[in-house]
Amino acid sequence: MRTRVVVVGAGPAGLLLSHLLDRVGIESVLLENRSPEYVLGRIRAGVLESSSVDLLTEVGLGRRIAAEGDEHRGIHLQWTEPDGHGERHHLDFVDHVGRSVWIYGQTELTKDLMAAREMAGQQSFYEVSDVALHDVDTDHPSVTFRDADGRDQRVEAEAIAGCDGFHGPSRSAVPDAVRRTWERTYPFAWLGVLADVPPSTDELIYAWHPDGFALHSMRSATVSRLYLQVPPDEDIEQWPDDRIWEALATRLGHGQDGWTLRDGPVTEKSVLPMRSFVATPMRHGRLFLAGDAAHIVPPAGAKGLNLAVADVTLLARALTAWLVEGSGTLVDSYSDDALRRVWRCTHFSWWMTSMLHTLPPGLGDEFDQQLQLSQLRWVTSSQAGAAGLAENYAGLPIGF
Ligand code: RFL
Ligand code: PHB
Repeated sequence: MRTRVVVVGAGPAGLLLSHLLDRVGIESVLLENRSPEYVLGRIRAGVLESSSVDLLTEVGLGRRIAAEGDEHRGIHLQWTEPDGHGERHHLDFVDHVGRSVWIYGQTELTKDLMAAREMAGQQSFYEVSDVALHDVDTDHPSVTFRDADGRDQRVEAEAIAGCDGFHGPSRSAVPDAVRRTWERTYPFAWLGVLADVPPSTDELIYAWHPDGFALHSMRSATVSRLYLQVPPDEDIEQWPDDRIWEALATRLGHGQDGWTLRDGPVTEKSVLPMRSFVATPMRHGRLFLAGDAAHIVPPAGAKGLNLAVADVTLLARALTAWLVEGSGTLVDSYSDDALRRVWRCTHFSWWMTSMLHTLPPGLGDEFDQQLQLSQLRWVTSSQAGAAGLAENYAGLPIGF
């Protein structure tokens, strides 16, 4: 087979890239090792920055976001001091930086993107195996794979987009001598819970508590998404539903100032390890990495999905200039252009994570707690502090 761009991975990065390329008439072949149902069933991100929503709207994917998504002006930040004194503050991004965020589940966005890919009538292979990238530093790169019927296939292309997430094969096609990685692991994880209960809050609550961080998010008017900080290798069996609701009630401040947490049937729960990771460069020869294939952030900044959108927006512009207009300037600067935003979001996600999670004994003490509380008081009481958080959370413009 021959095409112009092989896109490896049908997550948000790969699906959106293939859509952006299709809009300018660049043909692509999409390869995904899971089934469409599996990809659609993964419960992941929930927050879209306004620049992501603007981009998606511009390229014809805004209709369901506008109809079914929920626009939030900001977030609630709260803390409960070790003596029991608690405060909750609303941080209004629109007031501070003129931008909002949208609650729209990654599963919904994936559904929209898959429908767009189908409409475009371009070739997609799901449930492939043995995906291998070849000759990426020559002008005739290719990808081999086994299709769902067991047939061995080869696609030749002008460029390969590695959008295959953290565990995919693309990143290791950049030779060790060229690739550099940066990594930070954190001494905690999140227990994520999906529950059939209307959210107990209008906008997300990020809560600092001596027992550990908690987050109240949502997916719709009838579905809540909640998270609890737990030890890194926590056994999920230790968390029956009653214990989850009790911990959430304590950490989110049930009963404080008349606020109550509604509970309900838990439909999904899992433990999510946490890391920061950046691999550079994001381009090697005719291979271009985008999204989680190149970088991972801890989820407290709600940045992972938005970074994937920003990367492929830059990549689609660069590939269009190169493959349609014959100009290599943007492909040459793609890695540096994308990494400026990646490092900004890496810092912001690390900063939010460090401010909100208590450290286990031996790694942190009451001194660290006082610093975290001081930081929380500052971002909720100072214009400058609040504006910094708001600017990063609501998102910097793509390509800033
Ligand atoms: P994905 O979504 O991992 O997609 C990669 C795709 O590649 C496929 N693949 C392969 N395909 C072919 N051959 C192979 N050998 C392959 N190996 C893998 C995979 O099956 C998959 O379909 O990466 P992408 O597209 O870069 O998108 C990244 C986002 O999914 C991720 O950053 C976010 O979900 C992160 N994230 C959040 N981001 C936000 O912006 N806001 C949030 O609120 C937010 N919350 C979250 C999150 C991630 C979470 N988890 C579980 C990781 C909450 C959670 C719980
Ligand atoms: C989510 O709704 O899944 C979510 C929201 C905000 C975060 C992380 C996850 O920071």
